[in-house]
Amino acid sequence: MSQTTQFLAHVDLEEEQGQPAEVTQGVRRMTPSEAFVETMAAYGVRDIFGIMGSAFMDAMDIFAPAGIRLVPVVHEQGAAHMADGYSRVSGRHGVVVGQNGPGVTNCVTAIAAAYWAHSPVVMITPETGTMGVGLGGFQEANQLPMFEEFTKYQAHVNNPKRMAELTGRAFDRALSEMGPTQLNIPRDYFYGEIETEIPQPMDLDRGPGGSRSLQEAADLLATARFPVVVSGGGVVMADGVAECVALAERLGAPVVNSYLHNDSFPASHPQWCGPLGYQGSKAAMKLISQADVVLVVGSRLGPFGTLPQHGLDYWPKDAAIIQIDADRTMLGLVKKISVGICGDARDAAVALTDRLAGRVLACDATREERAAAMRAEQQAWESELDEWTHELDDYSLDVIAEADAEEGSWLHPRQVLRELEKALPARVMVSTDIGNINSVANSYLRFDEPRSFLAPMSFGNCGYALPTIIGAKAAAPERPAVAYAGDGAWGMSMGEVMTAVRHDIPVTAVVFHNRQWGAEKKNQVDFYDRRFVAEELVSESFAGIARAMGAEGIVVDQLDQVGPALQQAIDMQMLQGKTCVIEIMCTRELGDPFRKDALSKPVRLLEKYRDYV
Ligand SMILES: Cc1ncc(C[n+]2csc(CCOP(=O)(O)OP(=O)(O)O)c2C)c(N)n1
Ligand SMILES: [Mg+2]
Repeated sequence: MSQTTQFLAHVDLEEEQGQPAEVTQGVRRMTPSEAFVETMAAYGVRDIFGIMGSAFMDAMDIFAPAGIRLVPVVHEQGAAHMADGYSRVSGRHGVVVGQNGPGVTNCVTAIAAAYWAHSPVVMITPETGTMGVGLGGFQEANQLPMFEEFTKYQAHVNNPKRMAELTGRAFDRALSEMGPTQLNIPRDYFYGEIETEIPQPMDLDRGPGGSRSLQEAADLLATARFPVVVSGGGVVMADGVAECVALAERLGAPVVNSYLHNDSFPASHPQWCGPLGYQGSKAAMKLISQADVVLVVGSRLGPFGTLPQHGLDYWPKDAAIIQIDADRTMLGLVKKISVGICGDARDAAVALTDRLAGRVLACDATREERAAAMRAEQQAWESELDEWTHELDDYSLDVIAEADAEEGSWLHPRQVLRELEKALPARVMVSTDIGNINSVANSYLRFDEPRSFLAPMSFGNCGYALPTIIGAKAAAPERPAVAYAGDGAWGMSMGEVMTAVRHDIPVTAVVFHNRQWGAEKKNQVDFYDRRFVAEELVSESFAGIARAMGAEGIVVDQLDQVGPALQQAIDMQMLQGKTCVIEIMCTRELGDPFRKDALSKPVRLLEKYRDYV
């Protein structure tokens, strides 16, 4: 079978599979391996990411007859990112497994990222056998403490008879708590014979929140003169975009996305004003700064996501804040609020819309004026982006001049990002990495569909984008999948190109080749008098490396080739099932830094370091 037919065959299979396979009913005699695998089948698991290992081989042996495929990866960090991407796009569990000890420790970073993305990832961690614990045997590690901080629930199978029960609970809790859970299984507990019943998935009905808080919120909204809606990740997770749109339309209010949740409101909607936070939309920031009431739908208002940007300290400190979050511990945690609603974002939006129906709102009188103000800010920001072809700070101007004098052709990142934005296809899923150009991309990523934008969120780890988009593509093969990464972050993760190629999960990756660890270098520019340490990145051609891994590779060093290259790569992905890496040669210019808030000018007290200020 050619690569293309294999890929298409896989897609057909996915469509045909539809419902999960029939699962064993009632109390039955079975092995713990069977109980584990049957429970996963009952919970609809069809894909697991990981690397095989003796620790769980007895269970792995029967994955296929249970309708489960194990996607083998290059590195288990990639597997856990794939499970994250898979769950964020599908709304179902993402599952990851690794060999006890090193296969498990390799996952820690990615599970931390999934935790801050609220992804229902189940991390299966086979452990040293119970008779060896504490003896310092092979691949022994105490596997619960290392995930404690990054999981919502940790199940330890303390008796093989509890395998089905605890497997089911790990899956239930991942969805009900909205975050990763761990299922820790001593490797000898896969063996033996038990009497057990396979549990059924719990179906949690969260509801809209308490009627008192909903009424208070409705009353407050009715008095608002300039309400602004913040649409957050909770709207995406609750599949509540349409309901959030209806509520925003009733208010005629500007809608801004919470940081890195650009897919939480349709960008084509006239009330969409773009994302808050690092490298976000000035229109969003200027409009929210005028709000007297802010309605936050499904967001914890993470502190990094509302820091001043573009020189604008935009958070409206005197506004009344209504916050809706499914997690009660997030209400009022970071920002002072007037009303907290503990509920599902979609159900709460519906309940508020119902409570406003038939009421006259104070803001109704100024609907037209507010719409005009909103349009003016949106247009001003779009024009600014059109004209903002490159960075204008001294350092960037210096490196642009250097690039002009160098051999080769180097493109301005902002222009590249604008061209990519125009060329992104309908229904695209985009993952971004951590880096300077990837962060600047925030202003140029717009979506009409939820479950489309995947970023490393608050954990902020480099090496995120490629494996995550591979997981997303495995969940939604019919959608185009694009990863953005800087050359540094790409180096951490590019081995997973081999996973995409080997297992026919075609994706498109855009690598911004600016020959530096730019985001951190920006701090050396701003705070360390351009004393550069460890910032250089001299690399071979990433397109060439991609080709050596069996993918396609395109080098782009002309602006008018950016869009056509993306189009060509998407065609390869969607029509031929091919993975392609587009390497874009960029200047070394750098946008605003991540952590202006957290650095200060160096102070040196010892004589030998006197000049390092
Ligand atoms: C795993 C990890 N290591 C280190 C960092 C610190 N860090 C943040 S951005 C960055 C530089 C990224 O460079 P690159 O991917 O080339 O993107 P650029 O900034 O050049 O656009 C580094 C090292 C991090 N966030 N994550
Ligand atoms: Mg770089």
